[in-house]
Amino acid sequence: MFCLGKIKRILAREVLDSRGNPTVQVDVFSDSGFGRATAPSGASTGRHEAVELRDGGKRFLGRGVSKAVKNVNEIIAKALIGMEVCDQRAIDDVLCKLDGTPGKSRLGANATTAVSLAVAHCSASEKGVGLHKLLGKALLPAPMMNLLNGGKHAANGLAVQEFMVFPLFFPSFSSALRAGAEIYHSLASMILKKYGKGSTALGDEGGFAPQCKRTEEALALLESAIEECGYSKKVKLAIDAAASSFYDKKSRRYLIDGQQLSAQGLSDFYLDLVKSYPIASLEDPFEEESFEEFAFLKRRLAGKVQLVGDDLLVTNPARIRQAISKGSCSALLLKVNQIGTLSEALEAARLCQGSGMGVIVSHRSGESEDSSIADIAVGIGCGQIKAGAPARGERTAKYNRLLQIEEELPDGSFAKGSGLKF
Ligand code: 2PG
Ligand code: MG
Repeated sequence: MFCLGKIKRILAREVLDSRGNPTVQVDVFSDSGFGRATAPSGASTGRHEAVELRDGGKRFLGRGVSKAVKNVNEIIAKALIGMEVCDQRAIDDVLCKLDGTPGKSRLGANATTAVSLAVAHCSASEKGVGLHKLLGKALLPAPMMNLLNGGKHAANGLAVQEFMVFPLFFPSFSSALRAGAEIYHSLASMILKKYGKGSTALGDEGGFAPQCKRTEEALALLESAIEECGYSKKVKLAIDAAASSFYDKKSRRYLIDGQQLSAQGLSDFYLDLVKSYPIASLEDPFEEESFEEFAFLKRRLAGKVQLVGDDLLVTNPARIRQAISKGSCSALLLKVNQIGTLSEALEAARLCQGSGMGVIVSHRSGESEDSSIADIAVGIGCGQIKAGAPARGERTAKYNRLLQIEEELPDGSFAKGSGLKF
């Protein structure tokens, strides 16, 4: 695909995300293209993630992004105008050099992420195709859909952050999505019946956040909803424990389900869950520095459950290399804003895919109508996406984009379980 279009104009603005917090949106105009992207934002952020630049002070209770916006409009725009919009690598290199810090703390990873993704969309528009077409592969991912929220994403007693249904064994993406939506509604009725009025309030990612107290209670609810819809053989479960959020540094214990567990005790806890429930994927089972504990659990799971690193790996090639050498993870949770540019995120994905690890492209808990992750998941052919519940606009934007892409691809383009790595 030929493209010589040059960047003509870059315009950033402060918009609101799904939690009502400000975030950076960027428009990129080239000779004959246009691209727009909005930076997402995490709540359970890893310590080693690239840094979101926030203003501090009184405006938006300190969460304003006017400095990051100014950095795009004044510093980044000046450096990128005149560059070839399709040369993503060169543009992302300029962003890294202009920033000059390892964590993008000078310009803000929210600024660089939005620019980098808007450039990618602009380049796709120059070529008259969707972003997924620029990335080489064409595989529709199996969706991990977060139906029960806990941890930092909800105001209930659940330590584990995400309880997801994972519709794998369907002929197409749209049939998998339909199953997820049906289960979501069955679950709503069950929660209402069991916990009463007011119990179907939603957490940050559109899943329900009832006052369940124990991990097993949540898993049993999901299992019944799947069963009621008749999908027991086709839909598995996935968990993101986000264990840093229930780790007590002082005692080095994990506070979960009224217990204080050592890493060894928590390993046993997960092994019991895996025996009792159809869990196919487990993310961040230990706090974010636990390379050895991850490796220990991975061996004990003996190739049966995918072990995913999010806060542990933060989409960072150096940390991924460490995990590969220690055998810590079987898959990476890929979030562009954890590293700050699309090229670096793609490099992280290549590194994993080249060493037999899986990749799951992921949303953040703070999102917008931006659906870039749908295109990225299809285009890198990783076969898995995590995008929240099949409800609320900022979550359905991703699923609905995948439905559009499905129309462009031949039958049989759905990954089913092929993306899973153990
Ligand atoms: C996670 C993400 C997305 P956050 O932990 O995987 O679900 O949450 O964006 O809050 O880091
Ligand atoms: Mg996570």
